[in-house]
Order: sequence, then C-alpha cells, then structure tokens
Amino acid sequence: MPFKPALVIVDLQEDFCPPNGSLAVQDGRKIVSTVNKLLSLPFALKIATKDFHPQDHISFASNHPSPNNKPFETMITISNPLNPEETQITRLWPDHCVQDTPGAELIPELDIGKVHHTVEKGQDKRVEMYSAFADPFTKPVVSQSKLADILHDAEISDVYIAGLAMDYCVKYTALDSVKEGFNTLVVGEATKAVDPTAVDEVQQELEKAGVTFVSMEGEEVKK
Ligand code: VGL
Ligand code: ZN
Repeated sequence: MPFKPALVIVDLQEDFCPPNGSLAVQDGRKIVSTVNKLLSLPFALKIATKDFHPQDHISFASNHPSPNNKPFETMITISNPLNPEETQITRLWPDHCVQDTPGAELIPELDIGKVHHTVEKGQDKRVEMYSAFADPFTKPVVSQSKLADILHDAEISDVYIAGLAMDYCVKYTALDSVKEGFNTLVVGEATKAVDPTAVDEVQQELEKAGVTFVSMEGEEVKK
C-alpha cells in the first residue's frame, strides 16, 4: 500500500484547555503551535475531531445522584443499551463540550483553514465515546463516527495523531486506528494528559498495541 498519511487532531477544544475549560488539561493549549506546524505539512488528509455531548450525557457527574457523582473520581458501570450483558466501567467528568456551547468550540488559535474535515463524536447520551472512531461497546457497537469511512475512502495508510487528552481520547483513538488497520503514530509533543503521571504507562500500553511515538524534534526549521 502506498504511503498516504493523514493527521487526526483530537478534541483541541476550549473545555479541554486552560484557562477556562471545564475539563482543562494542564498545558493543553500549549500544543497548538506544534499542531499548527503539523498542519503545514503535506498530509493527504487533515481531520479535527470534536467531543460533542448532549447536556444529559451519561459521562457528566451532574447527571448522576449524589453522593456517587464526583467528577474525576467516581467510576460507574454502564451497560450496552443494545445488549445489557455487555458492560463498561467508566469515569464521571464535569460537564464539558456540550453541543453548541463555547466550551465545545475548537480553540481559535488552531489553523482551521488547513483542516479538511471535522468529525463529531460522543453525541449519544447513553454511551461514553473516547475514541473518535466508535464507542467501546462491540456486541454490538452503539455509536460510530464517520472517521473510519473518511480514512478508508481516501486510502490512507498512516494515521498521525495529536491533541487531547493523551490518556483518554488520544489513547482510544490510537487503539481503534490500529484495529482499523492503519499504521498509527502519536506525535509525543503534540499531546497532553489529564493525568500527567500516567503518560509513561499509557505510552507503553500504546506501543505494545503497535502504536509508534514520534517527535518533531530535529525537524529542520526552514528559514
Ligand atoms: C475526553 C474525557 C471526557 C478527551 C473526552 O477528549 O480526552 N476526556 N471526554
Ligand atoms: Zn467527553
């Protein structure tokens, strides 16, 4: 298969960025200069994803009864709405990236003029969806984005991933990208984690699954 790379920028949205994001990732905003450099490279396809939840989304702590509704702390078990025997344990979050609110916007510093497609995910209130491809249920899958079709239709060989957050949506997007058959690479300095202490472990887990970590360091700066 000929080398035909795509860039997927995951969830570089206001709610994941300081200073005002409801689920701000430390230094999340700082990756945008690296991401914009990536956007200036000749990727065959450049895609930005958006976490895009309804206000009654299952991952919002505010939609669960106290006292077991602590954002960042409480884990809940959710069943596949199409097959209650399949379950997932997942974390509760502050309300974030609510459809048509400022927090769901891509940050304005992002060079959006170079992006070919924007893919929304997480619209089904019944399931969590960290991966930009699909929710984590498989028997059967409940919610799918158009990302896999866009990449396969363009005969993409390699998927380069940047964005937020390294330990959630970047991680699960990379794992699904491998499953879809793409050579999958994460740009190390173009991602940040919700839990910075988890970075090494997440990187090891992804590498074990076949993901390659790459760096833009050493790239020749054209004068
Ligand atoms: C994300 C937590 C909840 C992410 C999305 O984009 O990494 N994290 N929803
Ligand atoms: Zn979310």
